[in-house]
Amino acid sequence: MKSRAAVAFAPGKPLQVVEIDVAPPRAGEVLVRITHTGVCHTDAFTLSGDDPEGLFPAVLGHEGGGIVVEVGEGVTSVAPGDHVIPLYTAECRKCKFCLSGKTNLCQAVRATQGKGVMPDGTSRFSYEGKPIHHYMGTSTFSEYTVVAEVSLAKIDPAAPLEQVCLLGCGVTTGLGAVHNTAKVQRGDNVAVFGLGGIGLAVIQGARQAGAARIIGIDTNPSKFALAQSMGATDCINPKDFDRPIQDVIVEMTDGGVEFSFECIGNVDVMRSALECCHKGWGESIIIGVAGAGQEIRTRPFQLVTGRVWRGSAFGGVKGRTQLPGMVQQAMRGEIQLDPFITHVLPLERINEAFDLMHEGKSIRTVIEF
Ligand code: NAD
Ligand code: DAO
Ligand code: ZN
Repeated sequence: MKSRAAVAFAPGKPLQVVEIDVAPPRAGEVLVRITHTGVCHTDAFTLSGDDPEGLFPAVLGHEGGGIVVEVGEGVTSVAPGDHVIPLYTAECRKCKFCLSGKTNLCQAVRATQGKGVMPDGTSRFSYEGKPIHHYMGTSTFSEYTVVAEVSLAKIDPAAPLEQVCLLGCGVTTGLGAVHNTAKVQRGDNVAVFGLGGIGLAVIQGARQAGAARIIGIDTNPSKFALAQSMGATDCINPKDFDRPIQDVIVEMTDGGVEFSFECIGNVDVMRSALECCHKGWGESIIIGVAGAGQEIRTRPFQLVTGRVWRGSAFGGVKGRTQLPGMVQQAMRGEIQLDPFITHVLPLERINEAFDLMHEGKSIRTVIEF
């Protein structure tokens, strides 16, 4: 079938909206009509060419929502008409990782997903007869996409897809990092580095958890008002200080925060985030994705004296099991999605969403098909 799609033909070049061919779903696969997709910093990272796993040409996009159109042989957990959120972190419930009870990093489709193909090693997308890569197992920048059954969370059809698509990445990542990875408790002090979509979701999670001080840090002060409206008690700009920002935070919090979150992907900021943690027990969660080949540094004594470095992918959330409940929470108003949506654009204007992000003017642009 034909599908309108925004294709990344080459790194560093704008996406091109063209009509691609989408082949029917094979065994264990599902054809989904994407109605809405967010645009995340990670899409921009891959498009820039800095992503070591980035492949071209590709249909990017990983923060979408849509409706099942057709299922391949053997698919039992979804049917045509079901509303779904594609998952870049699958959940097969059978692999060693899924069965461990210790991680959400299902490996069922990991190898082929990283190669930009479906689990059988081939692509369902083509343009002018040449194959186009899939991306993160989701490729939500196409009106029709093919996704593995294990990479789909079935959700309440009453949920507004134009909002809950954000649970496909950014909001879930931030909330999950707070509740699943860090396990923030009432009264804890928290520092959040980077006040984009991920950082704001961390702030929302920290407020849900009853954190005491929630300190937002960003070099763009235009991000502060929204961060404060979502629960930040203090917002600071590292450029306003002539000493390391970690020293400022340690002083503000009588020795450091219980938890810090790096939501940028900057290895120097990752160091500050670790070193603003309280001696003896403070934990820093790395969420941001750094450029290829970059490394983190600190004095080992920082760890010897009780600070902990952790990472979090998709907020530690098992998508098929937990996302339906998070959608219900959003429908009850317990998770707020509306404040994240600063812009809504048609697919034809998707490159403006990247411009707005690079200019620091948007949190999330939702693309309507
Ligand atoms: P974003 O670009 O919207 O937000 C980043 C924010 O950081 C911006 O407000 C920017 O002004 C601020 N910033 C930049 N440099 C800074 C510095 N030196 N000091 C302080 N603030 C600075 O990005 P986003 O969509 O919120 O994503 C954030 C990061 O999270 C990206 O690296 C993305 O790839 C990553 N991510 C990780 C996961 C995961 O599962 N681990 C999921 C989604 C996104
Ligand atoms: O190696 O098993 C694995 C999973 C790798 C994917 C982790 C995804 C988190 C970082 C990318 C940000 C996605 C928007
Ligand atoms: Zn698995």
